[in-house]
Amino acid sequence: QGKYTAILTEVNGRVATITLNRPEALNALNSTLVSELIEAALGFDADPNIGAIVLTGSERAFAAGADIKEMGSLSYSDMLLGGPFPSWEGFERLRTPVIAAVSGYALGGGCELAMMCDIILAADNAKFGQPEINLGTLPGFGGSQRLPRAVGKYKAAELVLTGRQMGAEEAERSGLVSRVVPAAELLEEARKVAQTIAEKSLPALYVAKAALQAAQETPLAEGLKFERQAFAASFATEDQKEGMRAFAEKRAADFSHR
Ligand code: CO8
Repeated sequence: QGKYTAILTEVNGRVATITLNRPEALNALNSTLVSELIEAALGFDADPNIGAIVLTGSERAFAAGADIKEMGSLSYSDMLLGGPFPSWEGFERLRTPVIAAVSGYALGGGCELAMMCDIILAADNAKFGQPEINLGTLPGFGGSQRLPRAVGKYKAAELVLTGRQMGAEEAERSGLVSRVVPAAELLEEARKVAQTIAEKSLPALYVAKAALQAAQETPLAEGLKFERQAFAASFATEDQKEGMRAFAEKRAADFSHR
């Protein structure tokens, strides 16, 4: 707990919560915040007692983007060498399901960080956008690739090329967020979703997440091949046997996460 300065962490049962905590800068992602976020997330990911991670910010901002003041004067070489976030790709390698609970601004790197998560829940005051074009640059954390996959090429192009912000309702209608809830209930709702997920078999969650990622990253034939192998492989786990036995015996499954 005490070792971080720009995030807070909390564990409730099998659910971990990471809260971005730079209120003075609307949770702008600076090098300290990102390295702490990656360290905490990788730590939870390596812990078999954690089955889901909630990532959230404050009511006013999930994150207003990469820290412009820290980044502004960096050179091409600085950025090529990783810029302020040499290790951010660690976040994309997490095997544990991550739920983004977005309230307020999710702009630039903030929107991109939410899109690196598996599920996005939004408060009714959430605002998503890729305003980098206003700064003379473009999304650099995956936004130009993940946003079109989430909302379609034409809406993504409007957002990326104009820098317009999109409210929670529009984000839900567009398929970027799975559900909009009142801001006061956001964290509780996200934790409920996380709790539901965390009770499932961890090995099954790992491969289901990997299959969903394959759907974004590979051609259909490759993704189908991956799914077929992964589905067959799941029959080697104790949890698959327990899950199907429990169904036949009309009782709740008691997964050992093996
Ligand atoms: N960086 C640094 N500081 C920020 C940022 C930011 N992204 N956003 C807000 N802040 C700071 C403000 O400077 C201000 O600080 P201070 O009080 O010291 O002046 C404080 O937070 C509060 O912000 P505002 O006073 O501006 O609050 P408003 O309510 O008036 O406005 C906005 C809120 C609309 C969110 C406004 O702050 C804003 O436009 N922020 C910038 C949004 C933006 O452009 N984000 C994109 C940044 S670029 C990016 O994310 C690229 C990611 C790719 C990285 C890839 C690396 C490999």
